[in-house]
Amino acid sequence: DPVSIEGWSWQPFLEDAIKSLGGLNFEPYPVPDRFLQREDQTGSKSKPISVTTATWACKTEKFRQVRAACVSAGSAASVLNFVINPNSTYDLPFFGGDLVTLPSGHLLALDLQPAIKTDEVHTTHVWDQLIPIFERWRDQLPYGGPIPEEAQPFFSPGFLWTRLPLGEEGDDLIQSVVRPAFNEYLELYLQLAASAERVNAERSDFLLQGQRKYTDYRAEKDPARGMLTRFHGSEWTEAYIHTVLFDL
Ligand code: DBV
Repeated sequence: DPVSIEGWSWQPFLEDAIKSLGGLNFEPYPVPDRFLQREDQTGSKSKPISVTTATWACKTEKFRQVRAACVSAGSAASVLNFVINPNSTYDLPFFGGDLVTLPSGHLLALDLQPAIKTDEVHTTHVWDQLIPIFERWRDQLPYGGPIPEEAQPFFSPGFLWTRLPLGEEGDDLIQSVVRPAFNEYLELYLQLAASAERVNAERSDFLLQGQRKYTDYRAEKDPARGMLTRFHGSEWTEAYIHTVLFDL
């Protein structure tokens, strides 16, 4: 029998993340009302499925925007997309997590993504610490398959990427591997942030240019566009992608 994803939730991952961020001085990151929580129906007239897309966001001294997009669509989808966008006055990568459950299975992506992949000052110390963590978890997960060549500049060599089946086998790996991996990636990210010092204006401008390329790419190629458009319509979805999810 096919396994239903009804009731599947990535909320525990978001709760872990918020706990880990707990030591920092949060400030609100304003999100317009119409994007905070959007509810619609999908599915057929005879079997409607209610869909909620909710946004959680904050900022700190070193993080321009920390945001989570949570899609709950009953038997149709469950998603947590979590991104930390650093201030360009600090030499930091992005934290990116994409935890996606569809009726066809789980699709999981985790990375500390570079703003400028070719800049060794920006990458080397991150990758030296990330790669051992990556290798340990990667060995316990199936490979998610090739990603587009054009996406390569935006991923680190520590990109953890897997597809898992629904049901017990996938659930076990999510508890024993994906959840601790998510938390270790985030712990490393927060350590890097804690020790990051302000950079000068010239360096900050350089980092900002790289951040813009990354954000533009993510907005343009957002793999959720199709799903969000089906659920909430294209006007709302385009505004959400450009003014909330990838708003730099
Ligand atoms: N992805 C987002 C946002 C989402 C979201 C904001 C609000 O960037 C969800 C939701 N990702 C989402 C969905 C799918 C994917 C797929 C719904 C499935 C699309 C589908 O099958 O219809 C990682 N996410 C993917 C894919 C990759 C990533 C490589 C597969 C794309 C494909 O097969 O075409 N997203 C990508 C990535 C990060 C990320 C590397 C950061 C770590 O967030």
